[in-house]
Order: sequence, then structure tokens, then C-alpha cells
Amino acid sequence: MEKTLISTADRIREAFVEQFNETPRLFRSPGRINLIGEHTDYNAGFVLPASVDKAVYFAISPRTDDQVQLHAVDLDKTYSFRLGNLSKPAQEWPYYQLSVLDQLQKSGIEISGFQASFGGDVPVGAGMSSSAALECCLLFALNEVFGLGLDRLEIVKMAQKAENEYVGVNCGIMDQFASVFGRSQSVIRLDCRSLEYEYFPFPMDEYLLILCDTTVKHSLADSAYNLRRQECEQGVAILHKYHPHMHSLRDATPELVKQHEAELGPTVYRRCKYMTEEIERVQQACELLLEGDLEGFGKKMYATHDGLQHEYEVSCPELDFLVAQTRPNPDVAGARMMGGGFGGCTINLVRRSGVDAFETVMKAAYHAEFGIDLPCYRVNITKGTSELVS
Ligand code: GAF
Repeated sequence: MEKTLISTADRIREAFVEQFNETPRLFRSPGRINLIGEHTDYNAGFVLPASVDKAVYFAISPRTDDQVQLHAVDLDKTYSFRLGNLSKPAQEWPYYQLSVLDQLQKSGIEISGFQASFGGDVPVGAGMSSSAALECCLLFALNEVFGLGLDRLEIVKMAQKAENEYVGVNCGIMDQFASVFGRSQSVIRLDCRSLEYEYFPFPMDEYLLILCDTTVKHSLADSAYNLRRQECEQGVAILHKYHPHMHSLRDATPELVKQHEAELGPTVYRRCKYMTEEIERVQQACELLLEGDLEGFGKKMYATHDGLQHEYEVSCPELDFLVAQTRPNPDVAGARMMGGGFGGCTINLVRRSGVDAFETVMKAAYHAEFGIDLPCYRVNITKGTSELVS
């Protein structure tokens, strides 16, 4: 069979068999989209993500010694090391796997060596959480293969800590949670303070979700993410002086933030304003979803983009251009930048009858403006991390 006709899962399984000459177990962790609730996770707010039909796959089998052999199928690279030496190699791609092993060791959980082939079809750098999917997939696989007894929430928390501590990205919990807890045809409203969550069916009969991938990632992305976190913490520290019950921006409202505009100063005020509005917006968007009002839901997406562009300032010209292009299109209910920002994708809620025309127009406009081909992904919401049994 031609390679293009083989499913991604089969491709990874076959690569493993060729590389290690054994029969593996196979695991899948999806990438995520986020409908609304951006940058709210690290402010103890609400998010509304879902796991999609683009995923990372690990084919894996245990060894009796303490060797780990990693085979990156899509990169056509291998990396071997002993469990006793998790130091960072010169090449960066094994960091995510090492981060998971580092976290297991810090938790006092022992495993033997293993061999794994991995790869997938989550676009890297597109803001669809390919790194969270990698971490969650390996951790889930090790949990099953070695019978570690971790539950899904423990896997999520450990994968997030792995990213924070070893990779050095101070991310919130949304991406790992969505990858592990995703459910077919549903979005997850996650309360990032209590970690309580509820599934909302997302109707895809009339509308489709389309991601437009800028294919850019501006170098500011990581430093600005950490800076936004700090600015939110500064805001909380100031508000806490007046309202001792306040421990995160989740505890504030836009009205309360407005009362303290002068003390917060212009920059921190704008960050806090966006954040408190966005946390409220997720709740309002869920109400609209329950009412089946996708037009209203889409308007909230535009409001989120406006806040991210002008107040939280994590957008970029490419993202703003793509969102602006959609505004006159009657087939588009809503559009906004998605994820951390400074590149990656926009998420668009587009009437089914208009999707072909939408993609044609967007591709032509983006190419004319930036000279870049615009990949568009029509995403379906699928279930979260699981073992694939053939
Ligand atoms: C990135 C982070 F990893 C998430 O935790 C979240 O903060 C997101 O940016 C912004 O909503 O994906």
C-alpha cells in the first residue's frame, strides 16, 4: 500500500516493527482546539477546549534493562539513553519524552527501560498543543505498560509539571487536560481553579470549525507568555491589598478592576480588564451553546479576539489580518486567534455551505498579503487519550 493511504496510527506501528522487530502496544493523544477562554487557565478561570482528529501516536514495548530507545518517525531520528541519565541532549526533540521520565522519577515512580516509535499529524508550532499531546501520550502509555496506577487527572497534572519544570514552559493546565479528557463531539468547560469539568455537546450539523494556520511563530511567544503571567500576578498583588480574599483574577470582576484602574496602571489594568471579561465570557458562551445560539457564540469569539489583540496584546499582524478578513463574510459566525498567540492558528466557526468559498478566499487573501500559502484544517472533535487495540 502507498504510504499516503496508510493511517497515521498504522504508519507509526509499522515504523516500530521495522525499527525494533517486535509487536508494540499503540497509544494516541490528540491535539486540542480552544473555543473560548484564552490565557484564563493560569488565572484560575474557565476554558472551553476540545480534543481533535489530529494526534500523536506512540508504539511502545518494555525492556528488561534500563535503556530507553526513542525513534522519532517523522524526523527519522533516534536517541538512546539510560534512565539514570536524563540530562538534556543537544537536539531538542527528546525534551518532551525526557520531561515525562524526569517527572516520574521526581514522584518516586520506578519503571524499567522501553523502546518507542512516535509521530503523528498535529501540526507543530500551530498552537494545537503537539507538545502536550506528546507528553500525555507517553505518560499514558507508560502508565498502561508498567501498570503504574495513575488516574487521568494525575496524568494531566504530571504532564503539565513535566512541561513547566523540564522543558521550561510555564504553561497552564488546559492543553494537557483537553488531550486526556476530550470526548467525541463535545467541548469541555474546565474550571481551572477546582478542576471540575462539564461536557457540552458541540453541534456540527450547521457549522464547521476550521483552523487557518498562519505558519508563523514570532520569537516573542515564550517570553511574552511568561510576561503576561507576571502582569496578571502584579494585578492580583495590587487588588489583594484592597480585597484580601482575592488570590487570582478569577476572584475579580471587570467592575472591580475598573475601580482600581489608577493603582493598576495602564498596562496591568488592560491585562486585568481582558482577563476578567474573558472569564465571564466563557460562562456566557456556554449559555449560548446550551440555547443552540451559535451566531451569538461566534460574536463572543470575535470579542475574545478584540481583547487579545488590543488589551492582552498577544496577537500579531498575521492573526489580526486573518480575523479581519472573516468579518464581512456572512458564512462566518465567529473567528479569533487561538492558543498562546504571536502566531499559530485562528479558529473559525463557518457555515457548512460556505466552507469551500471561505477557504478559497482566505488562502488568496493571505497569499496576496504575506506571500505565504495558508493551510486550513477542518477539525472534528474526537475522544481524548486512549490505547488503540487492533
Ligand atoms: C498555551 C498554554 F500552554 C496553555 O496553558 C494556555 O495558557 C494557552 O496557551 C492560552 O490560553 O497553549
